[in-house]
Amino acid sequence: MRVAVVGATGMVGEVMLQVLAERNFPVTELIPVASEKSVGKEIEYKGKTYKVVGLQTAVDMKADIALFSAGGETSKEWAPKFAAAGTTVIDNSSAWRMDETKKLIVPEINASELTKEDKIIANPNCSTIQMVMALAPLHKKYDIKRIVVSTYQSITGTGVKAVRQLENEYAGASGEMAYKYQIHRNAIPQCDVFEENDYTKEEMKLVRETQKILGDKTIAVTATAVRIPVVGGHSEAVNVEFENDFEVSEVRSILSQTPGVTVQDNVDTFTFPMPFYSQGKDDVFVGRIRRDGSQPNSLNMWIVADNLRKGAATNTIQIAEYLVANNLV
Ligand code: 11C
Repeated sequence: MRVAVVGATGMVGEVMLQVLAERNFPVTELIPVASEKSVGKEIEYKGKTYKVVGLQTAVDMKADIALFSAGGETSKEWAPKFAAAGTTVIDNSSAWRMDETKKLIVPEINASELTKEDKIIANPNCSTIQMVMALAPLHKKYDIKRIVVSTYQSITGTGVKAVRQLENEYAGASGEMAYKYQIHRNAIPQCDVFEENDYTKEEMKLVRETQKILGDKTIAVTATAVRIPVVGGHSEAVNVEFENDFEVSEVRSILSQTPGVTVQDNVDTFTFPMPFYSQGKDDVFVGRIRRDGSQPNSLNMWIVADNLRKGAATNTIQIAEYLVANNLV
């Protein structure tokens, strides 16, 4: 495959290159792509050096697949140009996720929706991916009625500017701010911009994307998304109400058998997922699985994943792997 990585010099782009190499994705030619200011820069991939090219040059090179992580505006403008040149785009921004003509894919859940005609495929938001990974197998069995989720999100979700802000604050130095407020020793109940309903865009992604991926608009979802000073790994406290009752032991067993999910759940040994230990891993980790005794058929759990891996780069590359394995590209 001739693979373009759009946004190759960004945080997610760098992880994409790592994951492509680790998983031995069949790359016959790598085309690193970035904005004009990075054109000509050199990047390393599997011991070889490649020069970053600009977007129009990359379109003209007609790659088989383009993995996009360059922000919504770039995706809106450039993904259609790549698609028109015959390149299949897998886009990590929010630009196409809720477009009814585009598929929103978590391979373990709904990759079978993909066809050769899908030329722009959307990768969900990181906090949605880790939540639906744990919820999809439970939805199949018990039928989800309502989800209440609170997130504890890593600053790497904002990007390198936020990492610098935390480092500066930690060192007592001043510098450019990614957030309106100090993040060091703080928790900011705002991820992404506010929408008209006073929820943030990140919170509404959890609502809309979950319904789309699980293929059920009747699932009620409400979310509070919070930024915390963790450098890598999003965590979520999730309360789920099902139509049907469950046994907690069966929930654990279903999740233990779900590909891509690792259960870490033993209070006797203080075993539960934590973002620090999720870093660099591709799985979604689930623990603190317990019945919510305050209402029928309800469950609490704690879901953690590396937001740059399964939440972004890994999921994108798994979509590409599915396309290759099924001759869809
Ligand atoms: C965050 N979830 O942690 C965001 C980052 O819609 O792809 C990714 C934003 C997106 O702030």
